[in-house]
Amino acid sequence: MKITAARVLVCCPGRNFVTLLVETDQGVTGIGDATLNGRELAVASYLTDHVIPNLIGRDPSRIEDMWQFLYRGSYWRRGPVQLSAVSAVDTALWDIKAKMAGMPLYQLLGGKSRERVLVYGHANGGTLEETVEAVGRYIDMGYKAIRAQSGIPGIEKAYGVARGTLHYEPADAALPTETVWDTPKYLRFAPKLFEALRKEYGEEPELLHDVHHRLTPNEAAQLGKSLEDYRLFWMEDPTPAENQQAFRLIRERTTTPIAVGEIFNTIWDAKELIENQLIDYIRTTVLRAGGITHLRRIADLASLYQIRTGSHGATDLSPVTMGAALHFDTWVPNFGIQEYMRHSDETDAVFPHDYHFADGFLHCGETPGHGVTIDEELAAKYPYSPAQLPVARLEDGTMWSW
Ligand code: GCO
Ligand code: MG
Repeated sequence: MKITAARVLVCCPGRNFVTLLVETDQGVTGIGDATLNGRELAVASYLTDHVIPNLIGRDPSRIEDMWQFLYRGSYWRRGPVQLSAVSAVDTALWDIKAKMAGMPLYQLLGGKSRERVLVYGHANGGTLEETVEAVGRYIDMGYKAIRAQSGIPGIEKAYGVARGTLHYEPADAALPTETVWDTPKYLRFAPKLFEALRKEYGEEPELLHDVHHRLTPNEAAQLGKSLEDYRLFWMEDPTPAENQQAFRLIRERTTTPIAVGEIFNTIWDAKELIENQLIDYIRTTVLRAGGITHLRRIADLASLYQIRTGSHGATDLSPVTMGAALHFDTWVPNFGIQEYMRHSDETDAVFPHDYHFADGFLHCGETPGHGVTIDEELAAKYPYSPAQLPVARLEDGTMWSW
């Protein structure tokens, strides 16, 4: 079996997506997602100019060897651009293998470990009251787990808050929107939000919260402690993880569970966090961390330390990633939860898929492969539109982590 052609499609059905199609001499095509929010064309070029010429004529069934060739075989390795490209190839090759086998992808991984995949949705509001209401709407839709983000008094354009009634889409302008961050205001406000949520909805709904790398380790420990009474499912990205040891300071001082890893690209980014049991959930994804092939390694390492998966699933990961992730989630023994930010109707129409939501869970389909395709004709109607993620500064102008 040989790869005969590969193509990159960039489209913007409501937001930008980069999709890789790998064609074979058996007439079977595999599809992978290569979207890197705000840096889409860098990955498209990495694929088109540097990866695709290497794919032609190779055997697509040699998935592991291809991974090693593209990662180890590349002298300049690691980072989100390379690993998003490698992930797209890997996802496309698993799609081809499963289609050739006539099986849904989870079967090739070892079969089902569960019947359905617990997901969390995104509730947000401009004020505490609006956020409480938004969480209620998610409960009404059947969600068992809900992430709550809120506008913060005195902070303009807080992280995670949608403008209008739309889903939250942070990449909102061709050049980054400037936002302002104030840690003391946030630390005073966050416990009030979760106190109000528990008061309104009781003990049962799982509540999650994303700190989005904004705090120092000590501040993160303060936040974690102040939220302990409200029993969060997790506190996400409490501090940047470049220095993995920083999490020791948080870990030693609070029992609030910690989730990290949506921006990680390899097992090396998470190694110390996992081996020292500094986190509870690892958020690496099929798309950002080397496809199914590498994510499986990360999940296996995590399983040794009773750390569970909680894959990133924001809307900037296309339905192709969601489809592949759901097969992974259906198989992976140490599954925790899957993020599920709903895509827009335009996005869903461009990427027909066989997964579905019911009663707070996503169910992957039984179509051979990962179950997601692309309608190329429709995609062509939505050309690429430049959009970058915002940046954050402190009130005095100092650049901060967004
Ligand atoms: C999340 C994330 C996203 C990111 C986005 C950046 O937990 O869902 O933090 O909302 O901000 O993926 O492109
Ligand atoms: Mg996040």
